[in-house]
Amino acid sequence: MEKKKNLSDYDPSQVPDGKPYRIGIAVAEWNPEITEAMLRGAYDTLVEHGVEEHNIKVVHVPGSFELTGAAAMMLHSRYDGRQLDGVICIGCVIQGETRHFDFICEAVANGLTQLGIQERRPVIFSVLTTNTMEQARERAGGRHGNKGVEGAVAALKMCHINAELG
Ligand code: RBF
Repeated sequence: MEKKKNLSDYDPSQVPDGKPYRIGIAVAEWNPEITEAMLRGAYDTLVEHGVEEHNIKVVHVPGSFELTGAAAMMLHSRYDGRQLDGVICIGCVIQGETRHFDFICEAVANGLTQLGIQERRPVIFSVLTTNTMEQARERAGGRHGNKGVEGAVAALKMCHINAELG
């Protein structure tokens, strides 16, 4: 049976309370049908798990390649005097006829990894890298769930780990 939109399989009892956290979401404008569905999934999941709406900061960037730079800027911004506890990066790169796909995917995967290590704050990779638009749809509210939802769950778990470690 087809899954309901925006659902992913996870155990809600295993997700830490999001109330203490301030979380950024950087969203690429390429393939907006996909990235906006992932944004909605991520945003709603954060709210469902207690993150206050005024503590969620959303920034749109032109494409997935820009996610690393935007996430770095967001992690260095202060919102009401406080920095973000983590950032979720949402994008969708679809295989084309040129090697751009490989360059963008590799750059953003490496960039986000490095940023997370450098900042010692969670930088979540919610970037779909698919061969087709249909495969992307299946992962943005279709039969493979919504990877934005899973990114939000990962962000909350990593923020909690960071807070526990002190
Ligand atoms: N950005 C995406 O987020 N997804 C894509 O599928 C995508 N494909 C691109 C294909 C080409 C040929 C080019 C030049 C750019 C593409 N971009 C894509 C945009 C890229 O992430 C970035 O915004 C631009 O390269 C400007 O730095």
